[in-house]
Amino acid sequence: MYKLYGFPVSNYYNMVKLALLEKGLDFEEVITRPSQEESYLAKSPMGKIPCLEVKEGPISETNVILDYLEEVSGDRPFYPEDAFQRAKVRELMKATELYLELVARRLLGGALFGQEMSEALKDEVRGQLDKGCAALNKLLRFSPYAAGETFTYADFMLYYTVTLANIVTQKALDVSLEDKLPGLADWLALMEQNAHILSINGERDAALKAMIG
Ligand SMILES: N[C@@H](CCC(=O)N[C@@H](CS)C(=O)NCC(=O)O)C(=O)O
Repeated sequence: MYKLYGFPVSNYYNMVKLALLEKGLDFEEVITRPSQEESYLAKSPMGKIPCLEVKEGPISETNVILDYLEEVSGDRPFYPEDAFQRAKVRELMKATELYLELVARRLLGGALFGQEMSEALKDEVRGQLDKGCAALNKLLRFSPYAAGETFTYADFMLYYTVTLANIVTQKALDVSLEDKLPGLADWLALMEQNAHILSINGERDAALKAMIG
């Protein structure tokens, strides 16, 4: 049985949790906050969550964990078989992380936890967000899934990125991602028909409420 270390508020954690649930793999959740304790750094060298412990040892970094799960459990695949299409899914995942997740994350502390946000930082993030969304619009298909006709890991990553980033951009910048990414609203509604996504969201919302009220 796999052990998934992390916390249900984490968008990255939920991407991996969705993969485990969708692939029907047995796992146990070990509720863990990011930590610089030596015992956790031995599992996740930056102290970040998630981390997946498999029988041979721990694996950190979400995209690496997702790839591992695909390799050991390909009977419910989340990458296309064709090498070019697979690369396009990975390209979309990488763009989602670099140009949306990591950009919005710069305002996470301010939007959710009352940290100071300077106008200069907000302006910088606003500019990066415009550029990132323009790039994503060149890659997104929404036909009906993020990368095309099939449900792929690009949907996993986009869903848990957008749902958090949208809260952050709305609160900090008064910017709604539905306005920046045409097709997003219908795709979000499609994703929210997935029973695993709904159950993960329920656990996320309960944990978030306990954390920030
Ligand atoms: N590159 C990591 C990022 C994971 C990440 O940033 N996790 C957050 C929680 S959502 C975390 O652990 N933050 C604590 C930190 O940055 O030290 C991955 O792909 O798994």
